[in-house]
Amino acid sequence: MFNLPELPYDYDALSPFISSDIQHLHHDKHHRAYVDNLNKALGSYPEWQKKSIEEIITSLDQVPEDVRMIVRNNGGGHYNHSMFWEMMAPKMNQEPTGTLLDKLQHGFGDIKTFKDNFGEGALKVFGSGWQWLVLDGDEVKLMSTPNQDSPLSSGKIPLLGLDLWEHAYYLQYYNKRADYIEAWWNIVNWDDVAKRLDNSSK
Ligand code: MN3
Repeated sequence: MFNLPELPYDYDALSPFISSDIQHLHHDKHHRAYVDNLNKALGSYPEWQKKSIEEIITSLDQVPEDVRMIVRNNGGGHYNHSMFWEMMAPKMNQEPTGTLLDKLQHGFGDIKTFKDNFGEGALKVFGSGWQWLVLDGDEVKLMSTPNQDSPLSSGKIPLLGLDLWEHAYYLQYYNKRADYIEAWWNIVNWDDVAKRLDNSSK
């Protein structure tokens, strides 16, 4: 059984950048639905219920075929959103430091170029999907995924991800995805990104 994690902060904690209405809808309805659908899909496969979500996401080709697509979409949704909440924090206004800063500078030149490239990638995601900063071997790279697919399924480690489904921003930003992307930088939890990099580099 998978459970819906609580938000690590209040529903209104990310406002004005992400409204409390979006957080309620996004967490209580969308994320809950991914968890419920995942549990339902694995209902007749107890051996899969015991695995961690990471194990499932990295071995989708072994998931029983009759539920594979449901597990890919809803397991991915559960995994991505559980990370997404932690990748944000109230009014952080931080910038990357230390090893993370070194990696970003090595990969992109400077932080502004990294953010510009990440934002351009995010604008280009067509339909529903995610924009990611990932660790690929020893290097940080950008990638996007459609639907709820995770970089983990192609052997890359997600360090930072931006949800580009309309449910993530439409209530507040309507069709102005660029405004959502720009506002979102204010609440990126760089401590969390640095921690993911640390844990993945060992
Ligand atoms: Mn979402």
